[in-house]
Amino acid sequence: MGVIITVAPTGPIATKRDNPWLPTQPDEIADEIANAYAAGASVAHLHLRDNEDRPTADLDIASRTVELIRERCPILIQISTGVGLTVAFEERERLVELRPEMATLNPCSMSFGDGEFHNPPAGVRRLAARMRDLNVKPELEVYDTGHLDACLRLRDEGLLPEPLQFSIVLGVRGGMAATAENLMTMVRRLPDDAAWQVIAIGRSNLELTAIGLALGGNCRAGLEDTLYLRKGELAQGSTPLVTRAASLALDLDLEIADVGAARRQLQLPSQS
Ligand code: KMH
Ligand code: ZN
Repeated sequence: MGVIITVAPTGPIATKRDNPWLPTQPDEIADEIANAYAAGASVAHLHLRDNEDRPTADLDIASRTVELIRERCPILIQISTGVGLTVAFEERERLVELRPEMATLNPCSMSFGDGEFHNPPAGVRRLAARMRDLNVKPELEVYDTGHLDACLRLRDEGLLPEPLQFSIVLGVRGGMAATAENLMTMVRRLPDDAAWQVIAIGRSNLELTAIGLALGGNCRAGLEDTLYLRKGELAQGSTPLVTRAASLALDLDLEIADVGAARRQLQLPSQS
């Protein structure tokens, strides 16, 4: 089983002022993803921005971006339904109607930095059911221990396809701190057959990505999670971060999953 590398090029928060290599418009995002695919990524995690670079759930922008990516490479598409803190849940959830192979599912509301991330229980249940009906595989974003329990309850209600796929998000202010101990606590509690990756926000991105790989997880790389390649050195886009993640995996004697292997590993349903 190879390591699945997800590229997360944009995210909901950073701006071009934070890092001028941040892609925000459909063609910029598609170009970055094609480069990341060539460097070893098999999944693309997408956030969209409007023409003023604000987070958006606009379906036209999303479908244009997906189209441009599909013209360039066969990478698996995972649309974020997190979108951004300023966008209403009811708008965010409509993105799954585009039927990407995957989409994120954030199971709980929480403080998120200085803002609030709204994921009301009834909405989360409705979105999970819709994803199940459309064969869109959820990637479960867990920022705290109780979020894992919320996901397991959704599974018990028959709303989530197995094997479950988790992102263990560490380092968001409002969620778990980015420590190896917190990562271990979460990994120990996952179902045995779950697929998982660490999303380590900010400064500890490199070390926690490495620990996650050593523990048998997949990994994510990109400017959504860290703007820097190393202290004081901005990453010139997400591809250098994907290249670094791929070489970490190879140094650990792990194989890199291509798109076909990732599809099989995640047991992505076929979409007609
Ligand atoms: N940047 C992540 C920590 C999602 O994509 O669904 C939060 C997020 C969630 O954007
Ligand atoms: Zn995201």
